[in-house]
Amino acid sequence: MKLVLGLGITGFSIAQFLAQQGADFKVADSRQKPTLLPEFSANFPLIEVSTGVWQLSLLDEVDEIFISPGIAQNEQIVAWAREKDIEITSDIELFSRYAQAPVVGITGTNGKSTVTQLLGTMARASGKKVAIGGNIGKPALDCLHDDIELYVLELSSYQLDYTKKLKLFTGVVLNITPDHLDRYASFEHYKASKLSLYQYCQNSVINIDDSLIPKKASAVHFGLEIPKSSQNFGTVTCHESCYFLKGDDVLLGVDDIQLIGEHNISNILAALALGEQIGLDMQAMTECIKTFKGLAHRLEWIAHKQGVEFYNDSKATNVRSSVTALKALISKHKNIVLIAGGAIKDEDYAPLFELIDKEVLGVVLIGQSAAEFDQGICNTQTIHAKNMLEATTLAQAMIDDGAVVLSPGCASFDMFDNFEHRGDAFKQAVLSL
Ligand code: UMA
Ligand code: ADP
Repeated sequence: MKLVLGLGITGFSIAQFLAQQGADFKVADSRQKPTLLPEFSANFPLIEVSTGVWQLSLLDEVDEIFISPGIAQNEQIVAWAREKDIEITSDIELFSRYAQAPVVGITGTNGKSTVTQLLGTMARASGKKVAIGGNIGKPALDCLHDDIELYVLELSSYQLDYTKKLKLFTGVVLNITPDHLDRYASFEHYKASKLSLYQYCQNSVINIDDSLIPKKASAVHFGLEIPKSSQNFGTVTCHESCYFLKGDDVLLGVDDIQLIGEHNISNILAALALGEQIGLDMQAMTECIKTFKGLAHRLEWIAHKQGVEFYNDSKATNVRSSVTALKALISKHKNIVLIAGGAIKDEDYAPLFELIDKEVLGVVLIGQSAAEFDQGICNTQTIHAKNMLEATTLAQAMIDDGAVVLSPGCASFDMFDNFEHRGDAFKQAVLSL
């Protein structure tokens, strides 16, 4: 008997897959009323679902657990399963057992979704039947189909933690900075989780700008510098214009792209390197890059109102991502007002506070982190807001020329369901101004 642990979208997809396979399984969720339970019971009335606090007896007669990534490794049920030698498997490993087409795996602290979406879009433009999924939102098992010629998967450290076997044609760890430290014993453990991706890769792509990522002679490397070999990707600045390069070959100009910020140059280089490894057409890739506008909630331009540009960067949930977003906007706008805060992470916020003190005109604080942010920000004016509408109104009142950006640097669950909910609330508030 198999046990599906967690009834979110991953658990649902695993259950659906096991049902199609005719497997004997049950489902358990530690919440009393998981949101998807009514839909699940309507679709699978004969499958046993237990809800509420997990008991040891749940593991009776279970020989394998398919676990959701949101379930931490220090949960009692995980320890019980390990004591009883019951195999614990991620949906990604289960997917890999059945995937027939090549799979690309993309992980890293920041930029995963952007690179995943861009690579998928480029593959489609090159004529491949491609499925894009994983942590980006569509569970990997829901992507499985006989017609698919390429899978592009965003992989989180949580998913990698429960994966022991995986076949990747190629993959990349985009960057590693502190995040999710509540789930790991130390930053070293988090780093090891991210780097575990490379052990599954037949080919690999490596970011030379990140000193935490080991270099490997046989890999394709990318970085912001001029490439040192003809296989590698980089950039060059000439007469004040910057260009993307493969070796010595100029591919396109940075002025030709829609995305903003140095971090997105790095993201594009990663996608180009992966695309080349899987044999995509270079011309199709560069054309795609020129038109790619990025994903919603990632430095997404919302509106121009009375001399002020509004950007939604709700997906910035850690220090590095907010610092990156601010740097991208500082290079474009004279004045910046930031809306930040939420459920604070176990990270050093000093780099964000220092940048705010140096470069930001004013900050509107939201969420549980408000007191800590207030204490950390010394020179820049801060105001507190109770909700997103108030935050947006106060931000607009602080500035008459420049940009207002929501880039929280924190998780959203203290005030919102998720980062999309938070970003949508901001967009709605901006449009109502
Ligand atoms: N659950 C328990 N007990 C627990 C923890 C969770 O029973 O101790 C149950 C919850 O009650 C809930 C279910 O498990 O019913 C939720 O499972 P989940 O948290 O694994 O979430 P899913 O809905 O399956 O979504 C997951 C990813 N979520 C997490 O990793 C937290 C989604 O990434 C991903 O898009 C989806 O699988 C498809 O692959 C979200 C995310 O926030 C966007 N990811 C993190 C990030 O990007 O930083 C890693
Ligand atoms: P992820 O899927 O890893 O969370 P996204 O592509 O969704 O990454 O981007 C999330 C946020 O991280 C963006 O809003 C931006 O502020 C920041 N970001 C994106 N790419 C990078 C990068 N390469 N390095 C640092 N920060 C980045």
